Amino acid sequence: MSEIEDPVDDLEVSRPKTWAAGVPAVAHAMQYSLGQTSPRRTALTLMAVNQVKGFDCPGCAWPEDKHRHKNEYCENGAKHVNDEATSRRVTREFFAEHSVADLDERSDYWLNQQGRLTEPMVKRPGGTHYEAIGWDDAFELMGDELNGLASPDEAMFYVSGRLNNEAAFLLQLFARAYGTNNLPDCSNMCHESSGAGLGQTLGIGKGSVQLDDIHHSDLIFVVGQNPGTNHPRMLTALEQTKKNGGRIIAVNPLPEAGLMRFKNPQTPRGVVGNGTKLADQFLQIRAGGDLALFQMLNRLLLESDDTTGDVLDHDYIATHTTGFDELSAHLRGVTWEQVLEATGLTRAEIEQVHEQVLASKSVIVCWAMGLTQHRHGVPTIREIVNFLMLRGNIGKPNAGVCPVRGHSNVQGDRTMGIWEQPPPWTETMEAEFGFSSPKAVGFDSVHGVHAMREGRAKVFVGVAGNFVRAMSDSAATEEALRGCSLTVQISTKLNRSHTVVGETALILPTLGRSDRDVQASGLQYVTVEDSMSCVHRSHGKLPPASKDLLSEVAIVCRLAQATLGEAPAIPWSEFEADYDTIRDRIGRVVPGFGDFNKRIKKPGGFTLPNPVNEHVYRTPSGKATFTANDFDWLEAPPGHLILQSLRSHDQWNTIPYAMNDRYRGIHNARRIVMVNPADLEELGLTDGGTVDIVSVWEDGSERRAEGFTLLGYPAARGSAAAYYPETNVLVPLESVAADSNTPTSKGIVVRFEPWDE
Ligand SMILES: Nc1nc2c(c(=O)[nH]1)N[C@H]1C(S)=C(S)[C@@H](COP(=O)(O)OP(=O)(O)OC[C@H]3O[C@@H](n4cnc5c(=O)[nH]c(N)nc54)[C@H](O)[C@@H]3O)O[C@H]1N2
Ligand SMILES: Nc1nc2c(c(=O)[nH]1)N[C@H]1C(S)=C(S)[C@@H](COP(=O)(O)OP(=O)(O)OC[C@H]3O[C@@H](n4cnc5c(=O)[nH]c(N)nc54)[C@H](O)[C@@H]3O)O[C@H]1N2
Ligand SMILES: [Mo]
Repeated sequence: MSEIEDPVDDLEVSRPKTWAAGVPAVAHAMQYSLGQTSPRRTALTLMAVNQVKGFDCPGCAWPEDKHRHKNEYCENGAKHVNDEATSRRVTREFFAEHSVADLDERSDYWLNQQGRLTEPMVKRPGGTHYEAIGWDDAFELMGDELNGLASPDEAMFYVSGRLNNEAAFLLQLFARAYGTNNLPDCSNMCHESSGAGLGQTLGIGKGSVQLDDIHHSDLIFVVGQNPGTNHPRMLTALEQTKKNGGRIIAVNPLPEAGLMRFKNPQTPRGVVGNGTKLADQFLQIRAGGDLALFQMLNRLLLESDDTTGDVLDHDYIATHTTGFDELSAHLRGVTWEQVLEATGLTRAEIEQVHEQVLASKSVIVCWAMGLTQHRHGVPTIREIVNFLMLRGNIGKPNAGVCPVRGHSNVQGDRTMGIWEQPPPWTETMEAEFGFSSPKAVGFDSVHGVHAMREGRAKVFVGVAGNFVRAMSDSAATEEALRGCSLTVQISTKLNRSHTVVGETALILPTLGRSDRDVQASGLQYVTVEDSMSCVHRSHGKLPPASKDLLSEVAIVCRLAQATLGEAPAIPWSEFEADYDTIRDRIGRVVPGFGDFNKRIKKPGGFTLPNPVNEHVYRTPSGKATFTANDFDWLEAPPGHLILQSLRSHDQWNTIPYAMNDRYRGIHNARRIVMVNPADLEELGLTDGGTVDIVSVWEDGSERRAEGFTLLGYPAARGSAAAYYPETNVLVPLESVAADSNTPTSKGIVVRFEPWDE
């Protein structure tokens, strides 16, 4: 195999694409896959993705269509599963050759390209290298460390949304039986603002629509989301909406290819034709302007209703809601002047949207990170709920809220109790397993970093993610982990979180979603919940990457035994031997999972009920709640822009798969920053120049990311964009969204300074 090298930026630019998916996408996926493994393994992997008896695509949380195509996967899902199915292996010889310090010098790309982890490894205090350790010794080491802490709250367990339901349920059970709610997760940096905004208004932090609703809605807003790259199968659903006569409005500072036009590779028209036009209207909004936009749309609805009396759904408002009068009074104070400045849109554009809303009997709003990762993400989502409620677009067919989740099981992990707060079913769990669960709220991701830096947390266990690169304030996060007595990563592939380590560090390699999982009772499957609350099975199909891997369930069970000993009330060995026994317990503890083992066998699984669709609102008042939200937007001082950090087409979260961003016409480079040419001119900067990005914060502090190439790009005026995780260093730990504590990765006030090489 050829030696992998750290990539060097050598920027080439082509015209951004105006359409997404189609045949070239399939070719690109095959190219990446064949670079990782053999044609046979590639074919085997792809054949099994998202089939009823195959495994759930780990690429994203978009639901599968009931009428599946034979090839129900997309370019990026295919790249993602083949990244896991790679034939490359990281062995003990590899670790003997490369010290931890040496690995820490390598790029994220290089680390990932080394292949699958194959056996448990330990870095001992004072040691320079990882060395092999047996599984039993690794668990004993962890158990001793955890039992030696002054309090269980000195340990934290970070979970990313790849983890399946069974392992997630057991992990939270272990953490709580051990005595802590310190269960930060990737949601804290992702859709936490959605959970908070929806919880406060509708009483449940999940979306309320199904695929069928998307297909048949009159009007769909896609706000702050880049589905062509991050949820490509959503484009098939939107194509269906269009076929059925629905309309689409895209709201984004960037003209993302996937929002404009879609060529479906699974239909003849997508292969040879121009594809389907998706967005009927594109609102090129200033970053952070969405709260202002929806406040004006809501004001316009009130005003139209003043004239005709039939614009608002007065029945819905009277029967199911509270807070309308306060909202109404508040919105009348919102002015055009404010809104046009905050959004960068024209009055005519916003009035045109209003007309489309009036013409639609059913409306859905979809969103992702472009809304949640702003300081005012939660009020923005609450304002969207106001918008939908005013016309009764909640709790009826083809209408509702659709936060589009990221990780394939991020929603399921939360349902299973991966949360820093005690889950709502704590008492049932306590009765089922005979222990008293902690009641104090634990650390979320941001609080966890503070706690580690202040010495209040000493043991960090990370499952299925890359915490060091996912969190904001890279320098602070690194310092936090280096200060721990023990850091443990339960992972499939090498990443930065294995090179930024505590005094002792463990790597525990595990089976991935595509690997076959055999336990004492035979072949196992796991379950996941998609973005639309559908719970279904996932069967690993491939021979495991190494004979020394344990499943995530097995790792949690053995860790629990090593720490807590065998307790009859929690039969860890039984759980490890047969996952049906875990599902039996989930069925008894978590609402909506009754008869789990039976219902999950149905092809396609089952959908958890969303009480909102029965007009049951679990808010303090028992009603859906209108909220009056303070007007807020992101103002940049003269000479500054608002920078967002986002994903390229060739990366999966913290891991770049290649150095390209094909739909945006960017090749061979990641340290670039996209800026509107008029902004470049106004700032006296040149396209192609190299600069440092300097972020400035309310407390007067500044941070610097060095050596980025300026790229003239059709971004909204005042709104720049650069890739995550290279720009995480710009966001201080303290900069978080109100009410959700989510790092403000999309709202960074920056200026550019000449790069001092
Ligand atoms: N291939 C691939 N798929 C993935 C992932 C991946 O990394 N790669 N990650 C997964 C995960 S965990 C997640 S959470 C999702 C993320 O899915 P997305 O949310 O689509 O991801 P981002 O790349 O962060 O894109 C944010 C989008 O919001 C827009 N935006 C930024 N600021 C604003 C704003 O203020 N207002 C508006 N209206 N728009 C704004 C950006 O221009 C961009 O189009 O994708 C999931 N799927
Ligand atoms: N600046 C900025 N920061 C962000 C974001 C942003 O938009 N901008 N987005 C945020 C968001 S939305 C998210 S979700 C987080 C993502 O943060 P994380 O979820 O923590 O990061 P990932 O990159 O998904 O983690 C990749 C690692 O997961 C491990 N892995 C993969 N599959 C498996 C598996 O099946 N089992 C196990 N045990 N391990 C596995 C591999 O070792 C791989 O290296 O980042 C957040 N950070
Ligand atoms: Mo995410």
